[in-house]
Amino acid sequence: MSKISRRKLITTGVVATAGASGLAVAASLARRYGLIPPDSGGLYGPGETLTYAAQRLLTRHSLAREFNRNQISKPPFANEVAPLGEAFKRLQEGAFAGWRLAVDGMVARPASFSLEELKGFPGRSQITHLACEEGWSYIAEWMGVPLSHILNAVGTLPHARYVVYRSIQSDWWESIDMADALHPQTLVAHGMNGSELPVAFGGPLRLRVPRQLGYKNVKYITSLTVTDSLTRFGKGLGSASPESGYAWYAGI
Ligand SMILES: Nc1nc2c(c(=O)[nH]1)N[C@H]1C(S)=C(S)[C@@H](COP(=O)(O)O)O[C@H]1N2
Ligand SMILES: [Mo]
Repeated sequence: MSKISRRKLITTGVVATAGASGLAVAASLARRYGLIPPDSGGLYGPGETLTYAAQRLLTRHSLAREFNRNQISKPPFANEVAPLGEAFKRLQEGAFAGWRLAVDGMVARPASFSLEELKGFPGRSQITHLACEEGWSYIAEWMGVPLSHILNAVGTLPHARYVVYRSIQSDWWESIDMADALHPQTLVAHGMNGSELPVAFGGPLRLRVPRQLGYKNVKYITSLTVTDSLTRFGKGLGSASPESGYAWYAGI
């Protein structure tokens, strides 16, 4: 069977069986094709599986909307963050010259990049929307290195399925699957609206994943781990968000 028709068949199967009685069928199809999100075991499990599986089959390659320069929000509004600790302040005093992004896990060449090194990689800029699950949002221009470029530089192994990313704020960590990690709009962002990324918006380094809600866009990132399983991270639900009741997959 051709790739397209097989894909169509799976999509039809997963979506068409979405009725209450079909959830189990959808879940077993999703399992067969590796479309189960890591937080599928909870109260909303079948719903999470259905959302994720359907999104993955239908929109794997689609782009988040990009806007024109005249649509950039003025002034943008930053969500408040908890006080940044001593380690952050020391790095900030040194103009973030000591900031590192470590990359490890299922990669051929684990590495640790400075901000300067990251800024030297081929960059991309895009004007996209950032939406918080609480309802507010803004449009900004983001500059950064496509995460795919970093993953290619370290040599992601073929069995990799997820990228875990962590903040200097240790309770903020998330993960995305390889479809989002390799997506051209997923950036390790270091700039915003033509300047350095302000601290309020996650500077010096933030994961920008415009196809998912605000909380997946972790500020102050310090490390990435490539993995084929999320069971050994935190409570094994994929990221910090499902541990406090939010969906691991927050596609928009
Ligand atoms: N490290 C860290 N990352 C974070 C947060 C945070 O408090 N700390 N808040 C998240 C939430 S809930 C949202 S909606 C967005 C807010 O991004 P903004 O301040 O650019 O609007 O950042 C996300 N990333
Ligand atoms: Mo949020």
